Amino acid sequence: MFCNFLGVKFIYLFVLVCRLSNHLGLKAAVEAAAEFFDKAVKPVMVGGPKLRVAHAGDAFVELADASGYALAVMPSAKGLVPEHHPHFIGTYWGAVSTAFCAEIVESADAYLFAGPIFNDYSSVGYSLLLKKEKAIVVQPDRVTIANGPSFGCVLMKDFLRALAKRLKHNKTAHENYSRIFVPNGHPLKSAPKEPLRVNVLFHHIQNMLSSETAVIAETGDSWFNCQKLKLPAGCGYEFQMQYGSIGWSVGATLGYAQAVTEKRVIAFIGDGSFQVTVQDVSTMIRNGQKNIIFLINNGGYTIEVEIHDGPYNVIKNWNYTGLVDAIHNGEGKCWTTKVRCEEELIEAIETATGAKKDSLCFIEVIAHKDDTSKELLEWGSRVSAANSRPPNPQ
Ligand SMILES: Cc1ncc(C[n+]2csc(CCOP(=O)(O)OP(=O)(O)O)c2C)c(N)n1
Ligand SMILES: *[C@@H]1O[C@H](CO)[C@@H](O)[C@H](O)[C@H]1NC(C)=O
Ligand SMILES: *[C@@H]1O[C@H](CO)[C@@H](O)[C@H](O)[C@H]1NC(C)=O
Ligand SMILES: *[C@@H]1O[C@H](CO)[C@@H](O)[C@H](O)[C@H]1NC(C)=O
Ligand SMILES: [Mg+2]
Repeated sequence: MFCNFLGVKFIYLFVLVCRLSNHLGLKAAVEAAAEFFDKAVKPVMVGGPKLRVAHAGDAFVELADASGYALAVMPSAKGLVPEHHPHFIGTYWGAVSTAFCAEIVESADAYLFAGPIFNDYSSVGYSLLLKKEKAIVVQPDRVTIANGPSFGCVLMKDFLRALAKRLKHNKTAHENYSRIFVPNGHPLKSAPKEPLRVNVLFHHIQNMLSSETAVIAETGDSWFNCQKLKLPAGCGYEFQMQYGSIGWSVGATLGYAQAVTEKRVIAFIGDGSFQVTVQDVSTMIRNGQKNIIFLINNGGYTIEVEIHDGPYNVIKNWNYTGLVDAIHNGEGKCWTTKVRCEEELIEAIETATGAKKDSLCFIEVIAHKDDTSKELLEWGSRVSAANSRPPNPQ
């Protein structure tokens, strides 16, 4: 008890100490960073997931505005960086980045990472072509310049704001990007009643997004498909890349909709993930939530197939609409449907956003088990190679 008490007190003091930036440290960090960047020819900045805990999203944008630098977002920070910003160049995710983003980031001669977490997933199996010598890494209370020096007790938002006032403007990286950028292609047109392809599905989803929606992306191929959505100003976005714990999104959908009542939550959940936490749908209906759930039924653990295949990746098929109808049980507002082709999808989206806009809408999308994003194929090969490397010598 006593020890715990002391422990708590100790942590509390530590937090208090770093609630404010050390003035001299901040000044030195800003000077060192400005010197580093003012020498660079085509600097860029990349937002990471710790922008959120550091409350530094606005300061990050201030720095982008003031510096003219191109800005990108790490996959795990999607939703924390405005994608409608005039210097925005997309998601930086190594080999599975959005079009032309990795090329610009990795060829830059200096980059600032604000609040990154580099793990096996965000680093695509440790295959990012980044160099420490070119990086300034800003964590919530520390700034590290290249291989050193490192300045502790410097708060991210103070640092970004002070640096914004100090840097020379340099738009080169964004100008280069604009010059060479070619957007991703459109999916091929479906033949009448052709089995629905996932890229056709997400083509229609893009048009559903606005400042009045929020996207929740479950672990699985939905990670990659949702990552490619272009978020309009104010559109929420949540996914969970640190643990990638499947089933997370059903509870996250419930919680988000309960907390942020002004947005309609649109969730993308694989069949394997949904089987873990389906019962949360009951609470959604009970609380009158109007979420739209796209249940992507591809018959198994498609993401796992691309990392390590085996018969265990095929799962028992359920009647997902039948299950949700049973949970609904005539109490509350809930509408379900199954879609197998583009025509049925268009009709389902019309109903969910029209006649059933006040109901929980559950749309089971039947997809082929091998219908994956190209990003999952690439990412899976690289993560698999990293996972199966021999252990480090002890
Ligand atoms: C709690 C937990 N168990 C197991 C895993 C391993 N795992 C990661 S993705 C996945 C399958 C996801 O399947 P599904 O939701 O159907 O998505 P799909 O890849 O088919 O789109 C599994 C089993 C995990 N990440 N978390
Ligand atoms: C960016 O910085 C480099 C190096 O100082 C310089 O050559 C280039 O002209 C700058 N570009 C702009 C647009 O300021
Ligand atoms: C971008 O601009 C810089 C400076 O003008 C130049 O060195 C570089 O080669 C250009 N192109 C690319 C693709 O980076
Ligand atoms: C699945 O559930 C739906 C909706 O409740 C129902 O109409 C359908 O008959 C069920 N399918 C099977 C094969 O039982
Ligand atoms: Mg699946």
